Amino acid sequence: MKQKRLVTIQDLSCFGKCSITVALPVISTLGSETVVLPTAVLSTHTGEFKNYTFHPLYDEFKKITHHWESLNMEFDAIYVGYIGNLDLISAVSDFIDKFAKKDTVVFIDPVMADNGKFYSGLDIDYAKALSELCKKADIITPNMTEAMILSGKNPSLYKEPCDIKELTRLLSNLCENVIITGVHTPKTISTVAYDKASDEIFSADKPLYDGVFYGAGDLFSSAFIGLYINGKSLFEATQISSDFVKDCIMKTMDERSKYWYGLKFEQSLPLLAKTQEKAVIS
Ligand code: PXL
Repeated sequence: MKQKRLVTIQDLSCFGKCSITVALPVISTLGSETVVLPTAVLSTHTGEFKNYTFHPLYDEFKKITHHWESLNMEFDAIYVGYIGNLDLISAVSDFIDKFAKKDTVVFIDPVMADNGKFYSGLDIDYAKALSELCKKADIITPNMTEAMILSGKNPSLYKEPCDIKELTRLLSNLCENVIITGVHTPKTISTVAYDKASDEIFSADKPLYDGVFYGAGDLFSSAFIGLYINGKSLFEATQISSDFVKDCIMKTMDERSKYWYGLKFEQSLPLLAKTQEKAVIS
């Protein structure tokens, strides 16, 4: 199988099982080369941890971009996650302009909020800049809170019943392919994918688990893009990634008090690898 090369642009939260520390193992498991471009270094992620450190890497980001330009580096996909501040959003936007070629898949997870609220340190100005960035993507994957923010709705209503196809259609004004994670019904939680070209919608439904699962969105996105660039369709990759995240959550449950900050995804990687087996043998 021809190997794909992807660059992931997001923070390095040293402890906390999210962003780069999730993207690297998951995408590598799916057989692609994973290049990293960190936006910031944090001691932990920003959810529930107190007194975390945050060091933006704007200057370094620009220097790395220049060096890679001189090397004529090429990527099959650019996967953007948590960025961290407005200057860095503009640096990521420039990066996409320079490195997104005709066949490069630009995949943006507009990480900024969950459970009805912005993450610590982020606000509506950040959301507006991120919304502009999403226009450069081929696929975006907001969670339900982020989908509400991006469509100008009140994010605290993220669990209320809504016309999900209408919401995906609205977001497809930003980007043709939209996947919304964390869509609630009273008993289920779904991941809904929308393909504007066919106006078709697909929903992967799971039982609703109680609680907040940090890093679940990053695990979904990493698995999704790893599968998609290796030939799975939008809807197939959505289904498999959703199954993978469910498996991670189930495996975490027996040690939930220890792993409150992130999922025990490591033990679900063999399951994910199996989904590639056919492709690897052929
Ligand atoms: O998992 C999303 C995420 C990524 N990066 C940082 C975060 C979070 C969520 O809290 O704080 C730094």
